[in-house]
Amino acid sequence: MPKILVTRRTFPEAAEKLRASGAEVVIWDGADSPTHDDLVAAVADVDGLYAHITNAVDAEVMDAAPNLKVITEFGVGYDNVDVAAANARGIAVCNTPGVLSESTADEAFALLAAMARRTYDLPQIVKRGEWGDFDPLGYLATDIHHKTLGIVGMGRIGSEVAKRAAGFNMNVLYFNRNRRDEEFGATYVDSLGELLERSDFVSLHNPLNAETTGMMGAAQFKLMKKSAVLINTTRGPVVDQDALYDALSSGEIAGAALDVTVPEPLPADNPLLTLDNCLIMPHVASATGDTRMKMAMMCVENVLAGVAGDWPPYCVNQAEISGNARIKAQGSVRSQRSP
Ligand code: 8YV
Repeated sequence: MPKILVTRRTFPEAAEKLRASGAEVVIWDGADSPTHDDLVAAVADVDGLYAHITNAVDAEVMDAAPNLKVITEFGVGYDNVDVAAANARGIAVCNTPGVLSESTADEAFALLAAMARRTYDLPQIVKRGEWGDFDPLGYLATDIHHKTLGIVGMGRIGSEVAKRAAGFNMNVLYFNRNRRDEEFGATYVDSLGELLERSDFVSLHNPLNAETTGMMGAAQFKLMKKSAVLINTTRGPVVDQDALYDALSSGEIAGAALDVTVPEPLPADNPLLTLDNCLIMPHVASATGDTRMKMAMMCVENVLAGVAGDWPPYCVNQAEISGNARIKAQGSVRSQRSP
């Protein structure tokens, strides 16, 4: 009987489906995520690991789990999993692409709108009883329509942001490793610098990797307009937070809205939280009931396929491990679904 470890609580439907497979299912029931040591100890006899962003699934974890065949990440980003280490051990790594693109784009757009139309700060004035007499020059905001949005990373989520921006009559630029065939009304620019110089809003949708770590630093903030706003719903380390603090407090840029930070959770005494032009959300872009349920069910599909020795439907390293697989791909290999 295969054993599956789920490192955080999940939806009852997902737990039921895991248990109905006949696998032994252990759902971590700590109030907090397992520490790294907890995880290393908990995976000893595990065949399938259903992991979350708070777990660093590294070589040490994999070596502590000699039976491990599959790791499924609850999310599209899997930068917390050492994929090279998994490749070397023939372990399938999976994620949940597609289902969260629109929810994430919705949130990115909500952040953009909140910064532009000040729905994040003006309600506080009303609550404090400080809503003063009508003033034609008071409480001025920024238009969204006819402003320029620069999208960095035109993948599934970036494309959804572009579609939303089109509905708001924005001009949309994008910078991506490759020019896209389908551009969703956006205009390709071939350098990040040009995008930063021309945009009123910059929204980050590139994955976190060695190349994108610290991608937005002091030099990049200098290129941005003083009136520009940065939106980050991808991963905290893409932005150099010290440089962001300097740029926001010196007026180098007008504002920032972050769904992701370093660290997470962000301690209440972080200097960014002292700034009036910085809105911070607790990493919730995919956090709607419907989307999180779909993500959980995709993780269930991934992990059940993997422990059964079949290719998981949302495997990110199938090509890399197919010659060296703990997964034997019994029967017909499932086709990769396009996300
Ligand atoms: C997840 C995310 O909810 O998919 C991602 O990459 O950032 C979110 O959708 C988050 O990773 C928590 O697991």
